[in-house]
Amino acid sequence: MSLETPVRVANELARRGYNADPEAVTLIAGATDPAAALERTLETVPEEAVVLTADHVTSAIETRSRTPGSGVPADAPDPDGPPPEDPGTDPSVSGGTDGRKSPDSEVNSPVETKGVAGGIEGGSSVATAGSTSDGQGDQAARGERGGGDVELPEEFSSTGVGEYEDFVAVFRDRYEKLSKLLRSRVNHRPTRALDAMAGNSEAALVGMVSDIRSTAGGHWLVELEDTTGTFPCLVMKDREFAGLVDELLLDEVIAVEGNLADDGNILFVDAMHFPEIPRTNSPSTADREVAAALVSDVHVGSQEFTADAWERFADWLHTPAADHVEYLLIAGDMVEGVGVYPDQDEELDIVDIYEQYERFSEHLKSVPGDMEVVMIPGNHDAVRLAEPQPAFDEELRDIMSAHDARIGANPATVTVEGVDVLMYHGVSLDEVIAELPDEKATYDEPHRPMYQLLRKRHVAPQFGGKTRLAPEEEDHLVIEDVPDVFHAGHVHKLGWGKYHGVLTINSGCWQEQTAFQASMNIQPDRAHAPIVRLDTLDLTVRDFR
Ligand code: D5M
Ligand code: FE
Ligand code: ZN
Repeated sequence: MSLETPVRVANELARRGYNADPEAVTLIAGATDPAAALERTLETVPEEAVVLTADHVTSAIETRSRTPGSGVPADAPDPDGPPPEDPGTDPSVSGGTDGRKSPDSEVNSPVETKGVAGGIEGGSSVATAGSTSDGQGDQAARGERGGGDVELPEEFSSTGVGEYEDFVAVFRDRYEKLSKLLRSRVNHRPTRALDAMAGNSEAALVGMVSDIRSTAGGHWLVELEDTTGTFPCLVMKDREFAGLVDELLLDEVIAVEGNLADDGNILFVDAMHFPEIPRTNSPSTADREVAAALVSDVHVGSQEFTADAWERFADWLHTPAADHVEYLLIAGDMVEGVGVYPDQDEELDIVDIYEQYERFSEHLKSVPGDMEVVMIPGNHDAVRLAEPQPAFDEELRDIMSAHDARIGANPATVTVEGVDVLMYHGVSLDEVIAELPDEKATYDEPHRPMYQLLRKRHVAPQFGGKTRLAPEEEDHLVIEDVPDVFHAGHVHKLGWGKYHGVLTINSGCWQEQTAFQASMNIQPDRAHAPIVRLDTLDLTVRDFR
């Protein structure tokens, strides 16, 4: 992206969904580093601002102390949020790709039920694709792929303009959709009706978590909110389910059952329910031998992009061994982008965002032309950061048109050969990992925080932290239908498992450790390609390092 001229600044702002005063545009275009100034302004501008003013720009350029990329509205209490947890010093690849952890030694027990180990069902394996093995380059021997059986949902059109009412609407819709999943499981009452009930009666309610506090005695006071009001619910610390409070995130929707106190003003909780994936869930599979490669976080344009490994992967796709791999799903961060994090420009190989997409497109051309490619954006891509992120615009599609790729929003559920794959880039995972205790979510086992999203049936439950949410009429981030496969990236760690039958995969990255990751002691799992057999949902992870 070159932002030397005001026109380009204005276009870039429009692309990100902002109207701007001419003075604001002039100020950005006149900055020493217009791209950085633009990014900084968009990071600090209040979410509710509809028009970008000169004041927004000046205060953004002057206040450099905020953490760029945090995306917190200016009036939110803790703009910097908690740092990602130290993932520890063990540099091993999560999910068993280095053979250290065999797939069956993986325990994927769902957190709420003790002792039910899921594990990868049905013989997953780990394979290494050497650069010269597997008849690489033997294209003549490889048959034409069938392919082409992909359905994407209709693209959502953004309705919200950032008004307070839009936030009310999106939360109301979240509550409606998620409470539907819980209502049949408890005999719930609206909070207003609870207010009128006599003390000591049995009661249940479905609500959005609006506050979690510990009491002087070490118990938990969880406040739940529905469309009629709020109600305090007390979880005693010695109850067997008290540990579930650790898993709660603000703004998620749960159900509780219990007894009202003598005065009727508080509910003593006896049971807590998440919207959940039903245990009876039985995933759909393709009716022929066909597979999909799941990757993400390619980061073309970064000095750390592993171009050689990507080309080894693409070469392997040309071999007969990969004949049945007919689909390539890419879950965001195609390119490194510009101005995503502070000092990122020092690690850029390509500084112009369009040139980054052009180079990405070249690498996409290495992939066999008869493969069907599906792509959604991530936080490094040139689409608005707030989720749901709209699909790439026409200009970017044009640049990436080599494969006639199917382009989706983030998140998007893509049906491939009858298998529903929920693709989500994964920005909320940073937050889930930061908020929950290590037993429930770490960077080293990135599929576990994904399990949390599945059981909460929402890809970004907590609002107002690192994850920016766009106010819309509808909450597109609710996981309304149970997917067969859940594919995310973003944390640059590889891990997989099954959660109530849903094959859950975080696909790692194609980028060596960045300076930031080094400072956080994050060892990225790069250059692996998880390959999912769509007829069996078996997984093979191929290593192209
Ligand atoms: O994110 C890759 C991972 O690294 C993800 O867990 C966020 C984290 N990350 C990387 N750089 C930063 C900075 N500068 N601040 C906070 N968190 C960071 P990706 O989206 O690919 O950059
Ligand atoms: Fe990334
Ligand atoms: Zn990312």
